[in-house]
Amino acid sequence: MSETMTLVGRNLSPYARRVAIWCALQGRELERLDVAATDPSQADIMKSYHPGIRVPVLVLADGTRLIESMPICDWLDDSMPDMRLVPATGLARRDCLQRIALAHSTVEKVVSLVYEKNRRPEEFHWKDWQTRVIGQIEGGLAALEEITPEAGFFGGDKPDGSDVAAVCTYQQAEVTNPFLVEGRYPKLTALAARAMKLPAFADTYPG
Ligand SMILES: N[C@@H](CCC(=O)N[C@@H](CS)C(=O)NCC(=O)O)C(=O)O
Repeated sequence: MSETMTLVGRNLSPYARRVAIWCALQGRELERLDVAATDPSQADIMKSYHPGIRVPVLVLADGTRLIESMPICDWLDDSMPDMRLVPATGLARRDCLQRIALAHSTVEKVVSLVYEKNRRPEEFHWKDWQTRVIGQIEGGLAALEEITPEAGFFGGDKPDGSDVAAVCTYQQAEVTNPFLVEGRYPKLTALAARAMKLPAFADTYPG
């Protein structure tokens, strides 16, 4: 059995990347298993980790398997309380979790657009649905832009969990469908640039 934890999922999954960055910011050692959930040739190995053939999965040192980015990150905080990326209680916790929820809800649509537009054969494109999804992404990114700090991070002088989520969301859009962000969200662009000075973000960039 491995002494360290293993993260199943690539950085091209914004959910897996969020877990990877979280672990790095907490100074945890992490092994990576770069499996693509949607690659049919990797379906068997994926199924051995997650019955629904999805990433991320975090395999703990004792073999326990955790699924879904939000509860995984909750456990990461709970098991390393001195290195929490979400405040333990109160309004600060509520607001940080709400920022994460906004970024999470937005990136779900960014991923959805990849399946709808980048992967689905052109003849099966449903343009009205794509337009709806793009509108949802724009709404989410605009709302994130509005609350993004001009300097530093949501977490102050170092990133908290909502910085991790916001930057993963912004960069997922940038990498998969750049037209979504080009020249449109200056505060998010600057936040991502500040984050990229940290190895946790730079070493996991999905491009
Ligand atoms: N709610 C999940 C979302 C995970 C997710 O959608 N992962 C994608 C990869 S980015 C996946 O596994 N896609 C394959 C599928 O859903 O069939 C989380 O937060 O971890």
